[in-house]
Amino acid sequence: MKKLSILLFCGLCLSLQVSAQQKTKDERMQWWREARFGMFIHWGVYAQWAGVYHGHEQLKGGAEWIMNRSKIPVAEYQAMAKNFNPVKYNADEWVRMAKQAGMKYIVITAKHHDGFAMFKTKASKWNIVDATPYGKDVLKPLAAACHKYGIRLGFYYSQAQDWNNPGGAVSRRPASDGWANPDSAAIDAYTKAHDGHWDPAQETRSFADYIKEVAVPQVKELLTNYGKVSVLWWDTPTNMTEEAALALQAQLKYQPDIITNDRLKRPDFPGDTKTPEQKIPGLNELDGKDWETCMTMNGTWGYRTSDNNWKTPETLIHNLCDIASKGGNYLLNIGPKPDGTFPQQSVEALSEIGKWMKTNGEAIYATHASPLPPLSWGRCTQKTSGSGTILYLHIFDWPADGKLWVPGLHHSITSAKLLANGILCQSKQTPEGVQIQLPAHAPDKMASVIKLQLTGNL
Ligand code: FHN
Repeated sequence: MKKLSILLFCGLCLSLQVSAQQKTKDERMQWWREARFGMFIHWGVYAQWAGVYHGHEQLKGGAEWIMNRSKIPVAEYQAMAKNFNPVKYNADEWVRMAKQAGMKYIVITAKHHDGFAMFKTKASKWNIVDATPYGKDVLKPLAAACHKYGIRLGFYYSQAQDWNNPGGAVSRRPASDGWANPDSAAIDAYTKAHDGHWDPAQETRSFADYIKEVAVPQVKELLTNYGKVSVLWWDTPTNMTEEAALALQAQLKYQPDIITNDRLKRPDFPGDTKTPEQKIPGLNELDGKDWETCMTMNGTWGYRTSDNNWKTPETLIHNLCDIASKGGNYLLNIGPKPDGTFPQQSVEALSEIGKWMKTNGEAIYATHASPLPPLSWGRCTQKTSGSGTILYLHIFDWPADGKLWVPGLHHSITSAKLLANGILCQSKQTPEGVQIQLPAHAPDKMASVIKLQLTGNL
């Protein structure tokens, strides 16, 4: 009897110890909810094609889809990797630019749908070390730079689609989507009969064996070879099975605090975060959920030479304010060039955003969704501070008469200060809300922030 009670006591201690180690979801999510702003990086051998195949501009989808959209044969696509040599890659510079832009985490494509691993992997020779003249793992220096600059590291992993490692799934697209391919009809007929595959080399293994022999080992490598990993970003659960999802999810044990998204397998593997793509949810659409809008700076995730449809820094800053005012995160994408540098337009946008964040970052970081009704002139974010509330009013449209009308605000204001220059503004309470008297000119033409200190909680 004594031995049994000792065993029971040890079991209890162990379970308490384990539970003490495992954080609650709120504890795991805290840094992410406070971060509000991260960098997405879509980089791979597709950058070498830059959206053009045999002289044809790939007409639809991101440039990272060129192999599927243009139905490039496996041998031809892999031959191109022999030209991939990003000698200008400088992880320290990339992470410094992200940090200076005010970004708190980076999510990089460790392996996109073309199956090309940007890291040394034992699971496949189709990787940057074994298949390119560059011959080096690019995730190692990135992990080191993230650690050096205090930026959280995340990996994007295409867990089902893989157009080069046999057995990988294919989300089928019409052959004519890539370019006016003369063989479109024949190719489409083949892909329809072969679950989206266009090359027999893609079919020499089952999907189940691909998951077991490539995806699961690679996710384990990503979660055990690069130190602390804070985010795993699954993408396109094409043909995903319960068995495959469970096997992949089991690898998360190597990073107990890791945050994952809702794209491993829908709907029964919700992960921690929802992932609206290229759009900002409507007011209250995702209330109470952790969500992150991922968005390109131009029209493509992967690098495309011809895509000059760049969003202005003002648009990007307004997006950030809008997203934060609804309680979400902004994962803003960079598509690096094949030489390892960021497109100049991206560098300039990051610099402009960084200047704004240097002055106004407190109005974004660790804030919560606005408690106010929609504002015609801008957005609002809030923080609770001790016994009071702080409201940050992000003013996009500066009132010509200097009178800023804040509807639905009935709390007494102890101070109203412009973040850009510390100027205090007078305010007047009315039954409908508050009126704030502003200086004649906005300190920041893109967005100027007023910090309102209120008594009590809204
Ligand atoms: O097919 C991918 C696409 O290439 C890109 O990676 C985006 C980023 O969220 N995810 C998929 C499309 O939803």
